[in-house]
Amino acid sequence: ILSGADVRTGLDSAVLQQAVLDHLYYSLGRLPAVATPANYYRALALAIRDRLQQRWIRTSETYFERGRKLACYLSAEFLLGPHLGNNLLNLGLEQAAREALTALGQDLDAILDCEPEPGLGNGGLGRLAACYLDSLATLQYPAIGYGIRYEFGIFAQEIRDGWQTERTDKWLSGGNPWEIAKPDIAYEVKWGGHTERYIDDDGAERRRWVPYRVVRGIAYDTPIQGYGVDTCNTLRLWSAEAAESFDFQAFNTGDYFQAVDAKLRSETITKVLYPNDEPAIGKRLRLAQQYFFVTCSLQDMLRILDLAGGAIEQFAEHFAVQLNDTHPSIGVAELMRLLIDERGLDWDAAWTITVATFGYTNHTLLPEALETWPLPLFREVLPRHLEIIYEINRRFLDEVRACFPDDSARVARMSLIGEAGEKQVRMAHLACVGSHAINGVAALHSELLKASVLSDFHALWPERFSNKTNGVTPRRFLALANPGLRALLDETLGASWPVDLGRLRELESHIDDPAFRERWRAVKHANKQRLADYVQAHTGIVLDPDWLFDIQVKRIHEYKRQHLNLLHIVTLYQRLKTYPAFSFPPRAFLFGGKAAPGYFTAKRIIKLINAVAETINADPEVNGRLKVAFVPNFSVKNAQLIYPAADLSEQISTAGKEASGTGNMKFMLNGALTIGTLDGANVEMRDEVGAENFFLFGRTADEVARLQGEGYRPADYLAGDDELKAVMELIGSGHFSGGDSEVFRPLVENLTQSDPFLVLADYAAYVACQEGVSAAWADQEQWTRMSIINCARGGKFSSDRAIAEYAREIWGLQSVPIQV
Ligand code: 26R
Repeated sequence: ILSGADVRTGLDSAVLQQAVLDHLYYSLGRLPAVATPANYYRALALAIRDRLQQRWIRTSETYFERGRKLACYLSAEFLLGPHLGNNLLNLGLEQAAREALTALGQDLDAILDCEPEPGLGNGGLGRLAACYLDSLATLQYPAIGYGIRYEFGIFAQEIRDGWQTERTDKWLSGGNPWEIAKPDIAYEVKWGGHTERYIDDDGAERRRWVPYRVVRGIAYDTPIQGYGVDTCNTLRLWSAEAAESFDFQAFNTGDYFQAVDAKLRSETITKVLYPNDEPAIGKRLRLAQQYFFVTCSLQDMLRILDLAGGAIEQFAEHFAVQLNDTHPSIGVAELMRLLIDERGLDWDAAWTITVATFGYTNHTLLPEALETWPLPLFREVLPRHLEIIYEINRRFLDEVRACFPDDSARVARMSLIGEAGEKQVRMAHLACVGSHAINGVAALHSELLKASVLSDFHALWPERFSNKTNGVTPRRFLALANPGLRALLDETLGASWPVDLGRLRELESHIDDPAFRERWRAVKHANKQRLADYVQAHTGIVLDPDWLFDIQVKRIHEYKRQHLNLLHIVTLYQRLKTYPAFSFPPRAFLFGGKAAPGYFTAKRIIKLINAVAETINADPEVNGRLKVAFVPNFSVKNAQLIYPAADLSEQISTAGKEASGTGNMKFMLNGALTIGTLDGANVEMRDEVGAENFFLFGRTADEVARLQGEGYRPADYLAGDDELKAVMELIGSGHFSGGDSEVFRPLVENLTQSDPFLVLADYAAYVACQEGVSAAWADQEQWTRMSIINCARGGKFSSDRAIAEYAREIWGLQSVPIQV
């Protein structure tokens, strides 16, 4: 029955069917008659991993033999999303897998749904890392992702009585068929203790680190298969284990329980992802996580270099290491330590290598998100690194003084050590000093970086700065998420658009074809029905796919202004209640996103969304034209249902606050129109699509800065706008909270008294702009043209374009085709 094809590698549906049965039996110990869909998921995943194996091994082997430069993407987060569907897509095996499962009496979509997603990230930064891995493999770049194998990823969100509650994310509880543990690839990670002077064999004076504790980091590898190529790169995640030698010591003294306790403490390092996108000030465990994965990764590079017989002096010719925000920036001091203390290089040689190796990407301007570590904590945990940082700082500040004589204020501003209040180590400064390239993630963001938080560094080293506008992978977020649109694109453009996204432009020649527009609308309608079914199943709320779907999904944060969206909804509600004849096209408003568990205001915004939803959805006077739904537990998995179903994408952050945004691009590629401010990548999206195809409103970053400089008073806006005043009063009155006038008081007071993100200042412009949206929606033919144009002009926002820029301008990376 196998017609000679190997059950591990054969690609047709008959062999795949046999492979699934084989894994059910031999890997899971199950017979088909008793196997659950989850069993079938696991068996199919193992069968697909087998089909990656040859490419995966061949890829590593080729990189090793060819000795070409390797890009190492260091990130504390990789928000991967489910693997199975993506690997089937990238291997071209969807049809074969569907047939194989059908023959086994199973439905592929139901099987795909069984995969728990690896949610090893918070939001944009982690998802960007995952898109970049996809593009690196697809463009055949030698690359490896390094990160942390968190046992619990981002918490699962549940909504109870309208409030967010958090459940731990036990993504590994059913096993993980994608990873391969490599217990032989393991490194020691030192911790705490002190440093001391000693004289080495050559009589030279040196320093060494005598740690208090040592743990081990074990490699777990996950294949990252490129689309339509044989390149299969590696994501290497580190998991902490107790170092054996230390256990034995305690055993020998007879203290068994102390030994077990030490083991448990070691293994907590990689237990859980910090669910904040704000600084968890002074969290020792977070510093431990960062140092842990960074030292394992750098030691791994040294091992690879040694295996290849490369000279240590050539390190920077072999590895380009990108710091995904400041989280891995301890790497600058760690590479110095490894080169000097462990490899015997002198300071200058080590420093030249270090700066040539690292690049630093900044992902936020919010001052409260710039990482610093209290000096006493840092010294206690990483005493040798503190010495090294002091020496880097001494030399660096000499350079500053040489360039800017008699400017002690500048020296204090730029120092790696902050002296305001308790002394701190400033990780962004360490990243800048130790990197030859520094970039922001959208044109506006990169300009603001140079003008604000990093202006002193820009004045010193302008040549280090550049922009790399973010991108998203069109494989997962278009081809996989939107099969209906994929089929239409394949038919209209041919099959190459997923790797040549500029070809979407050719869609424009079809916008005047009514039959094409009809098909475009039919795809969107089916996607809206699919999402409506999901929303009904998870919330009970029934949505009509003929309505305008107006969607805001992203982390809940004041700067992203979900509450501005709410003020618009309440405005429409109030108009309908006051003038029942008030007419506008019916709209469904959807929200999704997690709030950091300790972020009081964000959690209250979720409660308000749900309270407004409950009131509106239950009121027959308005629910024929307005519906509101909060989709619980926004994740990569449900994102793939959400983006393709949007008519309108809400990108309404206070200008100057959103570094880039990437959800904005996913919506655009799926044919949504954007209502947005001139913030982050919105600016470039609007440039591409044309002002006439983008709903722009609100103050610019300059105007925001000016208004805040002058002393912004939200009360002025309240006093000048009766409708806004009534909206705020309605929320404060308890109307949406069963008469409870306390629950939303903190939100109302925040907005009316301080309003740090200028919600009230942009309210009138936003509501007016939304009236323009409604007017445009009334002309469905014209709306469809705009929808097609948004997709057609989205090609720039492929992560392939972004990665090609990093490869050429920062990493000096050549692609290496793989032949199996
Ligand atoms: C300090 C630490 C606790 C921390 C701060 C901030 C941890 C995580 C963050 C989140 C940040 C850096 C983040 O996710 N930034 C987002 O990066 C995306 C990818 O570049 C951008 O699109 C998005 O605008 C930005 O908010």
